[in-house]
Amino acid sequence: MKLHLPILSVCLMLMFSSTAASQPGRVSKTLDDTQVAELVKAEFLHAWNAYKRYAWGHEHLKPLSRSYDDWHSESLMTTAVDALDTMILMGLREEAEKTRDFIVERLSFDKDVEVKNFEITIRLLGGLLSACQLMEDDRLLKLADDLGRRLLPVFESPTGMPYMYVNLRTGAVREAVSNPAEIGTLLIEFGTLSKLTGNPVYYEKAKRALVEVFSRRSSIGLVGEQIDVETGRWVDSSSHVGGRIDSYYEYLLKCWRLFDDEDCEQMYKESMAALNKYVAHEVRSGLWYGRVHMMTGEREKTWFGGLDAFLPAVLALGGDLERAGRLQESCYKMWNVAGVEPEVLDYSTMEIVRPGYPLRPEIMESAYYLLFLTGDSRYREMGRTFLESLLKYCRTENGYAALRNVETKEQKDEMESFFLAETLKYLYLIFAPRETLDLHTVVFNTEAHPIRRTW
Ligand code: DMJ
Repeated sequence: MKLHLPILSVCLMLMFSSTAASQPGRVSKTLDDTQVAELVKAEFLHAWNAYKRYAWGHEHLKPLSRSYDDWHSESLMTTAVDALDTMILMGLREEAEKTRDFIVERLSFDKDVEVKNFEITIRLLGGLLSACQLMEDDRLLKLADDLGRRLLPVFESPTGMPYMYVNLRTGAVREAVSNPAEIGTLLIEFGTLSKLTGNPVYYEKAKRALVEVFSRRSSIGLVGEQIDVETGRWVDSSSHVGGRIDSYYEYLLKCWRLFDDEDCEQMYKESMAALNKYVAHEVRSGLWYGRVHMMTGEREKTWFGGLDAFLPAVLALGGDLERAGRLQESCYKMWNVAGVEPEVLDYSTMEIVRPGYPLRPEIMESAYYLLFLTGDSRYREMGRTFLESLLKYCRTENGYAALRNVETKEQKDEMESFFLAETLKYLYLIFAPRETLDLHTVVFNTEAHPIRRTW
């Protein structure tokens, strides 16, 4: 993965960034693609430096109060690990090396803390594995292996589907009611760990969990929103592509591609056929994917949101460029209802159901995949709109803030690590030269950590 961007001076980047912040709307007219990529890089540094100033070593920056937020009584340095490979992709090698050294010296998983298996897997395990590949540093693999071993007790349920929480020191597990996304979004990370360490146990456990969800699909091929990992019974039968289900579909496709896993191929194809038959919804405003009952396919809600916007990327990568393009146009309409996408929109009325915007990346991710796979500059135009909105509404003196309400644009004192791991990475890739990363040879985990098949 080589970077071919000319390195502009820091001064120039800062000039762009302050111009952009004070004159929102001007960016798209005055900068060419290379300059926009440099601007995104400068904005990454703006957010990263704020994290370093006020939250260094902690989980997340609180940009408005200039403080930090930790998930647990002891920090696992989530933002630092999550952001590391973005620095590498952006060519910020020195910063990446300093961050890597800090992580290697200071990060230990031998902590008496109860963590959420899914979040720790996609952000920390995924981040360590991709950085270990990109920097060719086995110390990061050692950390990943230690973390993987501490997470393994989650799979000790009667069904093999993981419990939600585990204590990293004691291995105690908790919370049997989980969902397809948290159960089925582990195989890229655990599978890669197996391939890189030679220990097959990780692949086996995560693969079984994915298969156990699929095997409980309804007779029409859909999964529900919540399932009990001890009894194997569905607790919530709403079926859709949003939060709690989303990345389950993503991993079926990507694990087929990354590991040549034919079971995943078959599960993906069958699942997409069911989604396109029952969940896809053509209305006047375009193609959407709504909410239906998993057993009957009966439509329950015409809701779609920021999380659902990952689907055009998956459709495109799976070869369905036609649906992918149309759905991305719908996502773009959703973004433009208020100038930033809401968490949930009712697409039958175009009214906002949940008004928050936690700096999510999915819509940029889909624009990037479509751009890479079609070469259509329409997706760069979309990228400019997304960037301008972020600069206009979310940029603060110290990093970026989520929005409590996309209509009032009231900010929230929160900058999740995925803003640096995903949102700015995908935005950067939209404007950087195509050769920056080859989507045909790299698979992104759901937190945008690129994994290469080196085995
Ligand atoms: C990220 O942690 C991941 O992309 C996950 O799959 C969904 N939620 C956030 C971003 O919105």
